[in-house]
Amino acid sequence: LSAVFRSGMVTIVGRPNVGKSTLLNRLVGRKVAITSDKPQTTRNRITGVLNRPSSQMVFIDTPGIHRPYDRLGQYMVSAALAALEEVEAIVFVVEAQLPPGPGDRYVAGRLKKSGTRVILVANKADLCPGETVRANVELYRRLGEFASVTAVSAACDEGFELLLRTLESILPEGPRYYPEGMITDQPEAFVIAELVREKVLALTRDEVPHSVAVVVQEMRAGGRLGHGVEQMERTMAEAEADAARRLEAKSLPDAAGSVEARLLPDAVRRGGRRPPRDDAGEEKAPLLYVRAVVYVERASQRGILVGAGGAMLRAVGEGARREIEALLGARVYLDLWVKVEKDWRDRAGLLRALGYAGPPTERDGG
Ligand SMILES: Nc1nc2c(ncn2[C@@H]2O[C@H](COP(=O)(O)OP(=O)(O)OP(=O)(O)O)[C@@H](O)[C@H]2O)c(=O)[nH]1
Ligand SMILES: [Mg+2]
Repeated sequence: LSAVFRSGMVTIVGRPNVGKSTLLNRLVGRKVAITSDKPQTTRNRITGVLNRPSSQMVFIDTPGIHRPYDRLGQYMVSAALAALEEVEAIVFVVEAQLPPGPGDRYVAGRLKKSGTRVILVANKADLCPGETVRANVELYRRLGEFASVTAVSAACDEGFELLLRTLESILPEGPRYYPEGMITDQPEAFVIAELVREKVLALTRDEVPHSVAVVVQEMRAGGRLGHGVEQMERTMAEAEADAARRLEAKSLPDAAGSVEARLLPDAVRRGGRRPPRDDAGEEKAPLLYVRAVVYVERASQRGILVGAGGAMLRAVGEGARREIEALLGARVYLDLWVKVEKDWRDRAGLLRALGYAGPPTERDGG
């Protein structure tokens, strides 16, 4: 028998917080999507590619399907539903420790309409005894016709080889759509913004996580492209002095109402990782200057996000910087700013600017 190479797209759907993104990261074997214990963490479609000797699976993680209460929610749900079209298979994720709820039934109904093969994955099986898992899985089974049904725990590393083999067997014969080294098609700036947002999600609660959007406005290389590291560090010293001046002038009303607060970055001073040495034993790791803006919806949220003496923003920045440095293999100077954009979640122009845009006439057809 000659080996057949299989490939195709597999969409991961479900209601919010069931563990879709955790599952994506587990299936791909790398952190491609951010995760959190807050519902509605994922806001865009996130692609993650898994290359195996006999297949390439292109997973599409989606925002949790929910009843939207603002334009951002509408965008998220329509992005998720659109990802059900023209894919080879769908992974329907539910929570094994709970019986089906209205949200699961709604998603199951949409899946029936899609006409695509669906694999039911009951996640978080670690949270309850096996008999509870089995009883709940029986209830989920009745929600539709499933090509296969599996209980897993995305938080642990179990049961995935079987799931991958099942998926592989469903995919048609086909080419590699993505080059082998590529695990996601998200631009670097998007990944960085998401890592910042993940730290905000982890450290804040109530309405703050939902009111936050992050945009990377500038990425400038030092050392490698154009600027020497020394020049870069000088530029940063100037930026810091500038920031200090702004903070001093903070009591003055900001006429533009835009730049509200800023973290005094310490990335360079403290250094993320020790710079590796090259053959000459001289060269430092490349240095990257990243300016990101954290948008919130009201001044009170800005206060929470900056925190006493800037402590919250510093914690967000340090957590994000560490991951960004590991991801890029560079020293990173993360310059975080916080801006208030009142009710941005319901303002079409701002949604577009923040990367949450779809066709303006798009409606949930349900
Ligand atoms: N105990 C346990 N927790 C899990 C498991 N999988 C995910 N979680 C947790 O569940 C929470 C939600 O995980 P996410 O992967 O962000 O969920 P999601 O479905 O992508 O959520 P949205 O993007 O908001 O739709 C996080 O706190 C995860 O750590 C699991 O197998 N077991
Ligand atoms: Mg998610």
